[in-house]
Amino acid sequence: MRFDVITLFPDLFEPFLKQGVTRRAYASGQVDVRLWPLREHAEDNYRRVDDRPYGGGPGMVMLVEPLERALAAVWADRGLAGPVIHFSPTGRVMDQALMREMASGEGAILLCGRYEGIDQRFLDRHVDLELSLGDFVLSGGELPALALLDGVTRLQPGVLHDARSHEQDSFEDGLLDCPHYSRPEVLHTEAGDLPVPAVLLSGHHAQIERWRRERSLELTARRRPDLILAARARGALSAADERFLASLVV
Ligand code: 9D3
Repeated sequence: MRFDVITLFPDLFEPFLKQGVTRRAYASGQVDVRLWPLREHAEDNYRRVDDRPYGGGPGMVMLVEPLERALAAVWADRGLAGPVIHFSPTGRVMDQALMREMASGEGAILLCGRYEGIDQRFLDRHVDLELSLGDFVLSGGELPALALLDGVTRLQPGVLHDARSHEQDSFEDGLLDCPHYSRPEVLHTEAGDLPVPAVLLSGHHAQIERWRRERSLELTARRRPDLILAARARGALSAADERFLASLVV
C-alpha cells in the first residue's frame, strides 16, 4: 500500500514515521509513504505557492498550477491508482469505517492544504474525496493526514502485537472501550486506597466479560448516546445489553 503526501511541511511527517507500533510497517514499506514538498513545484523566484483571494478578504489561497505540477509528478511516479484525498474542514468526518475501507485499499494521494484553502478549480478537477478530522479549526491538513496514515497502518497485518487488539478497540464494535487497570492491586493515595475492581481479580472470565461490556454500555450511553442508537439499529445489542441499559438512571 502506498501513500503520496503533497505538503508544504514534509518535516512534520518524518518523526511520526519513525516511532511506535507503526514504525516497522513504514520502515519495511508495507505502508510506503512518500513525501512531495509542494515548494519544489513553485515556479517563480519567490517560490510562490499561494496568492490573495479574488473578491478580497483575509488569508491566502493555494495556487492551482504548483498543485497540478506536484500531482502530475506523483502520477508519473505511482501511476493513476488510488483516490486523491483533500483534507478540509468542509470534508466528511473520518471514522473507523473509513479507516477499515482505506486499510484494504491500494493507498491514496493525500493533499494537505494550508492558508485559507485551495483554489476551487483544482479541487473540482482533481479531488475524489474530502475528509475532516472533526469540528474544530486547525492550521492545515497535515495532522489530519497523519491521523489517516496512523489509523490505516495500525490495521495492517502484523502491526499490532495481539491480533485481537483491534477487535476490542473502541468503535470496532461501535461502543466506547471499558476502563483498564494494571498493577498495583491497591494504589495508596493521600485521599485513601484505590483498589482495582474486584471482579477483574476473580479469574471468572464470564463475569469479567459481562463487567467490561456493562462498563462500555454505561460509558457509551452517558457520553455518546448516538453510538448506542447506531449499535441498536445494527442489531449489535443483545437482550442482556438492553436490560442493562434500561436499568441505568439517565
Ligand atoms: C474563515 C474560515 N476559515 C477559518 C475558520 C476556514 C478554514 C480554512 C482552512 C479553517 C481551517 C483551515 C485549515 N484546516 C485544514 O486544512 C483542515 C482541518 C481543520 O481545520 N479541522 C478539521 N479537519 C481539517 S482537515 C484540514
